Amino acid sequence: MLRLLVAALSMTLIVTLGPGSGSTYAHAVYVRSEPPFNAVLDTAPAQVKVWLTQEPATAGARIKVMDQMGRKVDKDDTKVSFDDPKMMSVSLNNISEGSYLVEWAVVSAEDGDPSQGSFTFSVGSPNVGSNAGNASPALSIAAAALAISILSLGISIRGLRGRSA
Ligand SMILES: [Cu+2]
Repeated sequence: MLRLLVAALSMTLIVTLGPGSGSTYAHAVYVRSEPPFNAVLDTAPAQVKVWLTQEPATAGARIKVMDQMGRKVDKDDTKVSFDDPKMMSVSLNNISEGSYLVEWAVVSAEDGDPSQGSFTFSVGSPNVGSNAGNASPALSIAAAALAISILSLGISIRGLRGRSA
């Protein structure tokens, strides 16, 4: 079931990224991140970095990282890199094993268009302590990410319609 949700999420993200990757609709969309999308890490990262196709404006650039219980684990210090202006980062608290949801939102410094997205990563085995009790938070985090992706897709489609009108 989780695998199915993750597959659905991945597909949704690909669809979401689709319009942004076309040359006609140049929005600030996800290129890559550290940790990467769906990564499983041995050690906890100290930061989350997101690279976009356009430079985000400093005002409005936001990366939010939450644990499986929805608790914020970032230090609320999102900044756009001075040396690498299409990259933004946020610092993390000391996080333990588990799955984390990253949500980002920006306003493009290049054309003023807002965009947003989300992805998950895990520290340790994603199946650590896997039982009925622990499976559901992982499921709900995948479901939340999926819902956010669908929301982003809706926004992208509205954006496209706005553009072509
Ligand atoms: Cu744009």
